[in-house]
Amino acid sequence: MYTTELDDNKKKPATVPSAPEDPVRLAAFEARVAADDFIEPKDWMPEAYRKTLIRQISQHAHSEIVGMLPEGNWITRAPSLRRKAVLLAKVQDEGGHGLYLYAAAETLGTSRDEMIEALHSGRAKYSTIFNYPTLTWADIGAIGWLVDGAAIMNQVPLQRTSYGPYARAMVRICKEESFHQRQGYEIMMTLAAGTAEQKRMAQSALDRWWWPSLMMFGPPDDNSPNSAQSMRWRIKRETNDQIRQKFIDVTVPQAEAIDLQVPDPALKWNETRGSYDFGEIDWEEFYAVVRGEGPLAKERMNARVKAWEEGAWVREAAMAHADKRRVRAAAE
Ligand code: BYC
Repeated sequence: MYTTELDDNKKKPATVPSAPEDPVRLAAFEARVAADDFIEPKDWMPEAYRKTLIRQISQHAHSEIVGMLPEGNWITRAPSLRRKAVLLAKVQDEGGHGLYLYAAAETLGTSRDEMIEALHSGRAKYSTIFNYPTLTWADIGAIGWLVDGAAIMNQVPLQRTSYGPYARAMVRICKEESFHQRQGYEIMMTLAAGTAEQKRMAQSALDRWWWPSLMMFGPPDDNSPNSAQSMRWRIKRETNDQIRQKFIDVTVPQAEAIDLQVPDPALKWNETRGSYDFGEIDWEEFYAVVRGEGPLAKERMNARVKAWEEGAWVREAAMAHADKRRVRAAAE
């Protein structure tokens, strides 16, 4: 994460409209959202709603694209042909998710070039999780199980987000994430039931990915400047803490089922709440990674910029081809 604007101690308003909105249109918009209607690209919407969506959807798209890097790193080293084919398919899916999401954001009046420029210049964020290294093959299992598992928890409620194109993109993305989560868990299951060394690899991957995965859900609700408005506009359907808790409750029994230890001594089932109590998340680490100080922040951005520059000829060729077809079609 390259931006440095996040201040963990200060609540800032998410997006402030430049001019007051027409109160009659605003009331009609809010009534539609309250009635669970989808808002579509040509509908009137408050400027702050549009900006919040562009921010969230484009950051989500960037996360998918940057998220291809830690796993892409293992395609040539997958331990079997089957594992390689599955991982290739998964990484391609992430590229597809990025493309649907960029397309959804474009319906709000921004362009692909503007979004990419914001990512490369550090003005736009991407998920903190992708700034951590993938040290062993077990990390590929942990990413599928935990990172895609966390993504599903976050994205299932987004299938009912109030903006139609985002909600529809989420439906397809969630189906694919579900396959990703299972492929990751299956790798972990295999390693955990393997040799002592394989089991150690699986445990070490869980130790390193557990806490960063919990950070994916964002800051705690009482320090989440965008949540209140996004919940009111039904962009977000559940809060950061609610989704984090759901993820923990579902994932801890999965770790137990394959005899791995979640690295949290404070983890304890709370009968009254019907949920797990868990230890303190290191928010200092989270905010440092958000500020661009994550272990691999520079490498990730360099890799993205290099890929963009080296792909310039492909974009030019595609545009030239489209122009030729347009001219040919006009002449027919
Ligand atoms: N990392 O007010 P808050 C995937 C920022 S990809 C970085 O709670 P909001 C996958 C936040 O942006 C999964 N930044 O914000 C891909 C905000 O800063 P700005 C990606 C974070 O938006 C490949 C500030 O902190 N999923 O699954 O209401 C392989 C304050 O936060 C993070 C999505 O993007 C973070 N973890 O809630 C495998 C889901 N957390 O923008 C898997 C869609 C917070 O005001 N996004 N920040 O400068 C969301 O649901 C919401 O945007 C969030 C944050 C829950 C993430």
